[in-house]
Amino acid sequence: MDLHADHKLVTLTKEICEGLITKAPLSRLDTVDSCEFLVPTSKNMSLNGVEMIKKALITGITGQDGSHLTEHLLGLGYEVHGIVRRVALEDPDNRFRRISHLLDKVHLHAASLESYPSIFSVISRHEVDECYHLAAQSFVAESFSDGFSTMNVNINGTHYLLAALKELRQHCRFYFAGSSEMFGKVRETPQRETTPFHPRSPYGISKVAGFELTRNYREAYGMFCASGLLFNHEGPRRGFEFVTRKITNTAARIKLGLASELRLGNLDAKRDWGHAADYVRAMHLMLQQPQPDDFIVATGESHTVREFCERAFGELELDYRDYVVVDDRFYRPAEVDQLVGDASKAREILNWRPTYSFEELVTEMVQSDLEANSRTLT
Ligand code: NAP
Ligand code: F7E
Repeated sequence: MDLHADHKLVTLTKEICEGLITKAPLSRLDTVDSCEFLVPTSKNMSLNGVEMIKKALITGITGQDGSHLTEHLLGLGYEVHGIVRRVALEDPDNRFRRISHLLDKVHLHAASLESYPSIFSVISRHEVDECYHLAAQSFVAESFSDGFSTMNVNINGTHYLLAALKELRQHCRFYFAGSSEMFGKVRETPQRETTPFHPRSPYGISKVAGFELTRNYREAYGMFCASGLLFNHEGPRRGFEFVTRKITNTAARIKLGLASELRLGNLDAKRDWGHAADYVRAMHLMLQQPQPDDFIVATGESHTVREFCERAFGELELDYRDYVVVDDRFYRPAEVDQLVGDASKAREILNWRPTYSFEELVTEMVQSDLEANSRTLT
């Protein structure tokens, strides 16, 4: 059998073999418990003309990355399942705003990261091939206010998912949403996969623990568990509490006369900002590799919060110095001063590269917020 670069050997379980036999009788499969086939890595599997739709489960499907990843996977022909909180089902207009255009194309299941039985139940009912674990308390500042909730959701939630997959679906490929916050007080610049961790917040600590859990399930049970070490990624769907969206939304409101100032904390912090639509492609690619591994995803370019302000206000022909007020309340007890990632490994092995420049990212966010805020005026 010829192995092509874009194909891989997969072992089909007895259940799938039986499903295929039911859909289109294949006599040679009649007596086997499992069997191997050559299938395309990024497309749906096709066997003797029988389409085998790949199924993905996304936790955090209502978040920024969840919505972009859903679009990406649907575009590749996946059947997409998402875990949502019951509170979200009760407040769909607000909670499903990022996936409102996708609701008729996805399968949503109520479960909570705080409840092992609820996660176990979803995984037992759906035979998923890939699991993208994106759900988390993701706001660093909030993790200082309530470190206990952040730890509980981010660490135990990850552990529950891994344990349920081990119990029920050992062949499901698992992606963990690691973060550049794990590098914290950085030991080298730029940060690589080998850079030691020194997290500076309960959030960063929880992500180190999730990363280690993911690696341990890979090493201890031979499961396909991969972590992406993603640097900050943004876009028009970013939550309003994060600094980029706070800047672009407030700048747009100032331009329209809806606000008069922007209160911020540390303007000198440096971040490597990319676009979320680019970064979800890397998540998917990580789960299509022959072996599970961990990858940095970053642009390799770093800018201060001040530079982001300058660019965003400049886009609206405003000078940020006339509107930005430094406010101690937005400083953090321990800051991550500068982050910049080296994504060479992702470039080489995943053939991944970002398509958005920093300038394009800021322009898209500012224009989107200008348009959205203008609509509220009419
Ligand atoms: P986000 O917009 O804040 O989305 C977080 C998602 O997690 C939402 O769908 C949220 O659901 C869900 N969630 C939170 N608590 C939950 C709970 N207790 N039970 C179930 N679901 C819960 O985050 P994002 O920017 O898309 O980031 C996705 C992941 O990547 C996160 O794990 C984040 O920590 C990580 N990450 C993000 C970045 C970045 O720059 N964006 C960088 C590195 C790593 P609701 O809608 O119900 O609140
Ligand atoms: O802060 C400074 C702040 O909250 C960026 C999450 O997605 O990326 C994100 O974490 C910087 C920090 O993102 C304000 O002190 C100044 O230095 O937008 P942020 P973050 O903390 O980098 C990582 C990779 C993740 O994994 C996280 O989930 O901006 N800053 N003034 C401010 N930040 C905020 N939020 N608000 C301010 O007023």
